[in-house]
Order: sequence, then C-alpha cells, then structure tokens
Amino acid sequence: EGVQPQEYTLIKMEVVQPFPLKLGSLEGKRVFLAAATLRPETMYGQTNAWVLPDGKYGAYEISETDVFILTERAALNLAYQNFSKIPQKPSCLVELTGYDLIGLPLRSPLAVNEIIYALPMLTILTNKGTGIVTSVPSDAPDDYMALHDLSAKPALRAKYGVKDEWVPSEIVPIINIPEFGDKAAEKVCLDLKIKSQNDKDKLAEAKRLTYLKGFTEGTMLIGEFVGRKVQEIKPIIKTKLIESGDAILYSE
Ligand code: A2H
Repeated sequence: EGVQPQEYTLIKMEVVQPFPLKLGSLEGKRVFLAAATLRPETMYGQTNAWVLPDGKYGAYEISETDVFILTERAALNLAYQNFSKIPQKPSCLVELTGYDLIGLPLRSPLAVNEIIYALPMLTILTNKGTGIVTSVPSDAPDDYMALHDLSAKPALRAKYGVKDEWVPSEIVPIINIPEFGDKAAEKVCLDLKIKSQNDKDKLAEAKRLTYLKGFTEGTMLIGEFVGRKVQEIKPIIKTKLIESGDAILYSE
C-alpha cells in the first residue's frame, strides 16, 4: 500500500436472484459484488466481473438492506469509513471463495449488457481494493487479456467450470482515443504482442499508454455524455453513480 491514500469508486454489481445454494441465507437482501475502480466513466463497457478463484471473500452487511461481497480487509476498511451495519465492525454473514462466485449473474450500473457474469482472473491482488474487479476489455489491458485467455483456452474454462455462455463474445467500444481507436486496450495489447494475462511487464506498459491517453485525449462514444472529453465527464459520472446509490467512495 502506498503512502498516499487511493480513492476508489466501488461499483455495486447486483447479484441477480434466485441465489445459488451457497448464498441461500441471503435471500431477501440486496447482494452486490463491490468492484473497486479508478475509471467510473468506463462502466458503460462492462462485460463481466473478475474474481480470484482461490481468494477468500465474505458477504458483509453494509446497511439494513445491502450486503457487499468483498475481501475481509476491504470490509474492515469500509467499517472504519462508516459502511457497516454494525458501527466500526465488519459483519460477515457468509464466508466465500472466488470459486463460489464464478458464474454469478450480475446487473451492473450503466453497463450496456443487461446481465454479465463473474469470471476468474488469476492476477487479482487481495491486498488492493475489494478483490473484485469490474471488466472493461475495451479500455483495460488486464481485462482484455484475461478475457482473451478465457476465450482462447477451453482448458482454462474447464478448469474453473466456466460455461461458454458466460464469456462475453463482444467488446463494447466506449471511448475513442485518436492514436488507438475505439478499442484502445485491444490495439495496445496487439501492438505490444502481449501473450496472456500473466505478461506482467508488457501489461504495465500497455496500462501506462492507455491510461494516460484515455484520460487526456479520450472522448465518449456512448451514453449521456457522448462526444464529450473523458477528462471533463469523469467526475460528473462518478458523482451521478454515487447520488443514484449505484456506487460509494472508498479509500485505502
Ligand atoms: B480499473 P491501482 Cl477501464 N487486483 O477499473 C488487480 N486489479 C485491480 C484490483 C485488484 N485487487 N482492484 C482494482 N483493480 C483494477 C477499470 C479500468 C481500470 C480501466 C482501465 C484501467 C484500469 C475497469 N477494470 O486500471 O493499482 C481496476 O481496474 C488501470 C490500473 O490502484 C482499477 O481500475 O492503480 C485499477 O486496477 C486500480 O489499480
């Protein structure tokens, strides 16, 4: 963890009923995978969520009505930030692993795709954010490559019990970057000849390239702010997501 606190937007990805057996005791509550993002303006392009198969998660009571699925570490931080039903103390209703979450159908704010699924990503860090990541393969190189791996490798899908119909077949273009086009992550991953989600060094370079250019030169291709600069509308979209109750701010 860095010296400066990092502020994330936590996106509330709602688990669609009926719940699987493992979440049965949560029936009647609103249950969300809470994904930490630095790019709330990209939420139109969500195609799936990412979880770490061997990661430890829990279903935590955040308020009278809402339950968030995330790591214990994030639940503790949230409790100190006044997001826990029991003040200052995480309240875990069910202990879970990433395996329990793979295949959950989700409804996520702003996403063009009405239902998206939780899928395995092997490079998720459990000491950052919530351990849940929302996937925007148009603009995030990590997401693009993790999706590429799942699509290209039947054995990987089989290993984690991923059904073909859970894997999105289309990337949703959401931002144009003059130098990189409408699917910047795909273009940069191809240009740098990145082979898989484990190609750490090249992915760091891809992230650096797309992140900076996306922010300074990107324009929106979709949604309420189509044609507007990413830089201008990012804080507006963030505020709207929070005011509508679809997201909260989280620092660590
Ligand atoms: B970002 P930073 Cl479109 N492990 O959201 C691995 N990655 C994680 C994570 C974890 N525990 N928690 C969050 N992240 C990802 C969108 C996005 C992101 C786009 C483009 C770039 C990008 C959609 N995925 O991040 O180390 C989340 O992915 C580029 C770095 O705190 C989060 O924002 O800088 C970002 O990493 C936070 O990483």
